[in-house]
Amino acid sequence: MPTKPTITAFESSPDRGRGLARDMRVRWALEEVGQPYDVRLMSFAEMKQQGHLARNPFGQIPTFEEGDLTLFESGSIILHLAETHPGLLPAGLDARARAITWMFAALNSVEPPIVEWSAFLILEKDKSWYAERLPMLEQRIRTRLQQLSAHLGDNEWLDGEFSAGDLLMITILRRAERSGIIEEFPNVDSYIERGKARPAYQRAFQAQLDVFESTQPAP
Ligand code: GTB
Repeated sequence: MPTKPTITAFESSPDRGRGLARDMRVRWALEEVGQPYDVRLMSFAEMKQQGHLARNPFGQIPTFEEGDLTLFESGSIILHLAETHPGLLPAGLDARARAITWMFAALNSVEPPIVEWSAFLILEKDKSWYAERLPMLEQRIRTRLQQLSAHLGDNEWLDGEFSAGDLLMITILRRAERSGIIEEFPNVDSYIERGKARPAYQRAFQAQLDVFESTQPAP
């Protein structure tokens, strides 16, 4: 009988169940390919202990375990799922390579400026340089969104059928939702909404929200 994979996720996500932590993208991929999974919930302290460092040397979530295989890095986990299940990568070799290129583009060209801005808002809000630096970080996001918007045009997805590239891109873009910059690019905004409307996205979102709500003390 095939084993059910186990992923790790925050026991109490700092985003309060908004689906911005990186387990969301792995849950979504698992839902897209119809693979049931278990979740091991982790506290911040547990993530830094030996048991979890054996799964991920950087002491972070998400991780993925299936039989003898343990993976970390959300992009690698999603690529593995896409390679072992139909539904997240096209069959043709060139189209498949392009979809993988979009996975890397999401992780390496779009995610860094969004993460830098997001960390800046939390960690540097009391600093004297905050007001001066913020517009620069916002402009870096805007530049990437302009470029993405120009590529996307009126297309539904980044390159043909929905792929793991779209899945990663949409979860990454969601983290910039509070910047107000996405609204400047209506086609990118609609693209994110198309992703969020997918039943697999909604199941994944609900699953992580259920975790957050179940860990909140009763009022
Ligand atoms: N490159 C790795 C990957 O893609 O898997 C990065 C993994 C990562 O950053 N994991 C974070 C983590 O474990 C959780 S997702 N952090 C704990 C630690 O480092 O000690 C990052 C995240 C956290 C919170 C929000 N939020 O509140 O909105 C969004 C994203």
